[in-house]
Amino acid sequence: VRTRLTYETRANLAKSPLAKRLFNLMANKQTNLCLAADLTKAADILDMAEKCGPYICLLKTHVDIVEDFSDSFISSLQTLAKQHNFVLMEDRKFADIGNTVSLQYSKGIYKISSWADLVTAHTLPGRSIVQGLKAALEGEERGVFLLAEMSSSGNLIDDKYKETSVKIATEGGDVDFVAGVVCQSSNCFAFPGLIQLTPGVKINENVDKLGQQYQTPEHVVKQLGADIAVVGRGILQASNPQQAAINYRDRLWAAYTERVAK
Ligand code: BMP
Repeated sequence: VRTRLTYETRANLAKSPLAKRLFNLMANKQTNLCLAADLTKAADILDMAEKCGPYICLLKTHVDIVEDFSDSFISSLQTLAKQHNFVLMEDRKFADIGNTVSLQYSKGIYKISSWADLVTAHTLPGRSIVQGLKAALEGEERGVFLLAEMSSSGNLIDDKYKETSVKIATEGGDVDFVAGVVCQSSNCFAFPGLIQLTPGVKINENVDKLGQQYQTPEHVVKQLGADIAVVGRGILQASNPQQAAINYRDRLWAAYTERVAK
């Protein structure tokens, strides 16, 4: 079972260079925490990245919510990523035909492919979405996480959609570009070389007012099979975000070490 294997072992099984790099980073830095830096001012995101950087493996952005987006914001973020050793993911959730996602990925104001190590994509359009994203690259080392499940209540994903999404992630000629799967359960996929990214993690709440459903760090790692847990407001809205990041990191890492020791 993939969830019993260590991140080091799984790094060696990964087909995606980005998955390999991220598994190794997690093992060396001893963190499986992803910060969802969902803030609307560039300076606030950079401040959060500075404070939480030492405790995270991944920093996830939604750049289209940043009101003062600029190229210098991106270069500052890249500097922090290097300094504190974390990977950058733009949670764009691409969902269009290959040609359109190729343009959305590399062009426009955000030029996502020029800076984001990882992006997310829905599988709704079929496997051409993976081909379309890959077609935008010019030799950069990049990866995609495909959504196979969502954390929101009442989402339309059923078992068939989930299974086909995992097939797209694990079969065919583009599997070296797929670094992982965004999902909510350990039986979602079997291949140990892929990373399970699981959002919907918060210590003190079960839901928000807009359909989000939360679980505890221990539950997502031990029961739901998360390799990386995504925490946004649990850290961002804490009275001391840095201390909250440390708490989440400690609890998530302890849950992982218990999971692989069993
Ligand atoms: P929060 O911890 O504040 O609820 O943030 C969760 C983050 O994870 C958001 O950035 C959201 O876009 C993302 N996310 C999610 O909540 N559920 C999913 O199924 C997929 C996501 O990417």
